[in-house]
Amino acid sequence: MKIGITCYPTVGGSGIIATELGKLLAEAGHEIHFITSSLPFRLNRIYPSIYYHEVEVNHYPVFQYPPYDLALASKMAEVIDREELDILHVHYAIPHAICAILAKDIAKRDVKIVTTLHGTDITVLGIDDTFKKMIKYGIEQSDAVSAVSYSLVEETKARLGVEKDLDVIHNFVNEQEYYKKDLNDLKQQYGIQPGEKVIIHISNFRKVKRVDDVVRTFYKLNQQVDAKLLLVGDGPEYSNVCDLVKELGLTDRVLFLGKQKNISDLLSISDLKILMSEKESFGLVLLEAMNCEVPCIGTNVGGIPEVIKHNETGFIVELGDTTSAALYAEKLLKEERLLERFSKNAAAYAENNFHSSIIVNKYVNLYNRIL
Ligand code: GMT
Repeated sequence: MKIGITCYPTVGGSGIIATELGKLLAEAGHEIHFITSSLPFRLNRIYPSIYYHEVEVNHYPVFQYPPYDLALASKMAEVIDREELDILHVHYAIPHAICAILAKDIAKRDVKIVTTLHGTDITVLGIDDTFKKMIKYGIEQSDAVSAVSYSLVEETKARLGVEKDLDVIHNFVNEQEYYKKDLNDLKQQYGIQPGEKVIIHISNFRKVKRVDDVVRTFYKLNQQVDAKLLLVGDGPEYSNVCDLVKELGLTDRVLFLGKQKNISDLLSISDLKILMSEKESFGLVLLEAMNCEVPCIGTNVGGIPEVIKHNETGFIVELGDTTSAALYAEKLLKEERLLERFSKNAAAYAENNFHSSIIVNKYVNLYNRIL
């Protein structure tokens, strides 16, 4: 098949999924055309059957705002016809599905549009009346729509009154990159003492990630277990989190690592991952952790309970319940055999339910169904 892919190419779970999917589809013999505003950051080497078409937005003085959406639609239409695309797979309804529908109208070729919902357009924009109708239109006019969790399907239907069948296709990771490595040296370089446990949190530090709850959980845990907390990522809440760490007297226990590329190395030196989000349609970072044999504690929110199997691969707590999170963490980190069992369970659960071969196959089946 000839497949066009549009996503936000910069850092973020949806961009990662779109790019890794493109890479695996290319390996399976399909021809892939990325139509994006910059080179997707995970496209880090040459792939002979992957092409990149840059969306250029010209800054004409007559326009008060540069028309990115129109430039994207026009580039999509050009690529659909010239490259004879069979499928145009867009990630996010706003604006990408809308641009794809416009492009299909402009193009001569009857391309099929697949839209994947990742959450933010539904959980944030879906409550804004200005966008609601447009998101619904984007979903209804797509030939097929997938969402990254059952929870997101329910939320989409409830918020927008969508009646169309939506496929659930969970996220996956690149197993070549996410596996447990033996990196004791790295632990030493970070000053982590033998016997000290390592807790990790990775996010873009948006308010919805509730990083302060992660710090409060760690504060309670730290009174019972000798541990360090690695905070990976950057974003709007970063300085508030720094202040909280100081206020709680945790400065020598918490390592702020900022944005990092080799996440699987950091996961490989971690014993437990904590995600206390108030909105999370899937939580790709959890799956990355599980592939590196790291059990997770997460909130009973969105798609998180579809990823963490409570009491087997980790624990689920109610939103804001830092006391239960700390108690579960203590139980896991104090019992070596339990920790070992949960670590193995996490990796096995990821492999059996979210392996890239299973997930990519689901996308291929969906493409075949509409063609
Ligand atoms: O979580 C974010 O802030 C980034 C956002 C994105 O666009 O990448 O993540 C969303 O898509 C990911 C990939 O499907 C999911 O794993 C995340 O759970 C989802 N984020 C939210 O729902 C808040």
